[in-house]
Amino acid sequence: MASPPIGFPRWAGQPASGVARDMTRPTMSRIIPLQPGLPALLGGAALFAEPCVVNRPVAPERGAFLASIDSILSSRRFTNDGPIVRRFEQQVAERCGVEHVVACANGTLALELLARVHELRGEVIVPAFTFVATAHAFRGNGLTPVFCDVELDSMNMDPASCSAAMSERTSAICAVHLWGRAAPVQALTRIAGEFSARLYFDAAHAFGCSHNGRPIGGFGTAEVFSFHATKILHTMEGGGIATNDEALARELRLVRNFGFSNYDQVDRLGTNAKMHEMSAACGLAVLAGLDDHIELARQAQQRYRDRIEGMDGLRLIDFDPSEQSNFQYVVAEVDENRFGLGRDALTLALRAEGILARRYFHPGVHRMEPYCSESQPRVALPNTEALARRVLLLPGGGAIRGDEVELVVDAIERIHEHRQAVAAHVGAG
Ligand code: T4K
Repeated sequence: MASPPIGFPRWAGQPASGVARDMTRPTMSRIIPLQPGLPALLGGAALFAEPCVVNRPVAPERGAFLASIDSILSSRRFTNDGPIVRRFEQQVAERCGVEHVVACANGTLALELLARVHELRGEVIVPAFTFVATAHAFRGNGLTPVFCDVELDSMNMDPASCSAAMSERTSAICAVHLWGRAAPVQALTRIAGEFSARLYFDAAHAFGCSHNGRPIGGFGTAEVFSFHATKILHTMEGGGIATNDEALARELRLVRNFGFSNYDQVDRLGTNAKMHEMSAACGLAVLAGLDDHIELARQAQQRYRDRIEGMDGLRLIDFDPSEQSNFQYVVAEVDENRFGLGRDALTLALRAEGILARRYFHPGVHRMEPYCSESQPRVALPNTEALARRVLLLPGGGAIRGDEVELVVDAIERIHEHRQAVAAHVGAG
């Protein structure tokens, strides 16, 4: 069956009429008490009056952030490698145990800087099951992303598929630590070595996570973080490159700033990928509370797990208890046959309840433009195809309250209870 369109409008919930909103709650979602009855998709009252989203940003510690804004306004030093950006870079580097962090305007530009500095040509191997930016960053710099498959369990790049996708034109591999779980670092290091290719890690999801007890940030030639608002550590918009290679860090700083090495002196082709002081101030104020946010995200994850565990056909991905995780992403897999309802129908039914669960990363980057029009994937992508059909992100992270998690699971249970009618409704629509 073709997938129903599940995109914009982003908020399709129908607030229940006649129910007073609790305006005293500090967050976006105001909860309406659960009423027995039908799922909202079938005419019942929606459980959330305002959208309950997948990654509501954590708020920077207000006092520290406002004080920084004040000092920025007084100093009038707003951007161009300012002191707050430098402090942010230093603290991030310490937390990751790396020597250099180069802060950027966003994670996509951070990936692009690597392609520019290394003057990559030809092809780069990327997983098909990722956010589109992993491929766009390279494609936008004249490279051809070649998609490889992921493993079903880890959802991370499959080394065998990566090997099969490599060619004499491959200049780099960019693996993703999807959902904060480390990619197969050792196997990919071997493959990159065999082909003399660069190895980067897109660590957009993985700040605060570890691999073999070492913080993510120090693997490969370089690792790239996103500090977008939806990340556990954020600067509202932002990104950063972590590396132990001093010469690389120096070049990245040049290219981030138009190639300037001094007033009037441009040493190479550059761009503008600078982070500004307000962003860095936000980052520092979020970083100060990072451990608390991770703990809240862990508790939310556990609360989901406790209630979803016994539910046939719905499972959450695991995080290795021997590693550090940031627990930012609550990733569910829907088995249509056992759950009695497909992932897409569940998504629509949740949306009607005011729950903006997301089908990350449907339909797979190889099925998006410009890639799908340009060429056929070089290697088969059966696991990407399967995961793109069944993965669903539930609201989680460091800013969701426990009672909201309970209500999301109430909604799932209510939808499941009425699964036949929901399936019929979606099928008829
Ligand atoms: N590599 C990977 C593997 C990535 O996942 C990403 C980004 C990148 C690279 C690129 O990094 P950046 O260049 O973005 O730094 C969102 C984020 O915009 C994107 O950063 C993130 N990955 C991706 C997984 O998710 P969308 O298009 O889904 O965003 P949007 O606006 O729908 O927001 C998601 C949810 O968050 C919404 O339901 C509402 C909520 N939200 C969002 C924002 C921005 C808020 O509550 N407040 C907010 O301010 O991409």
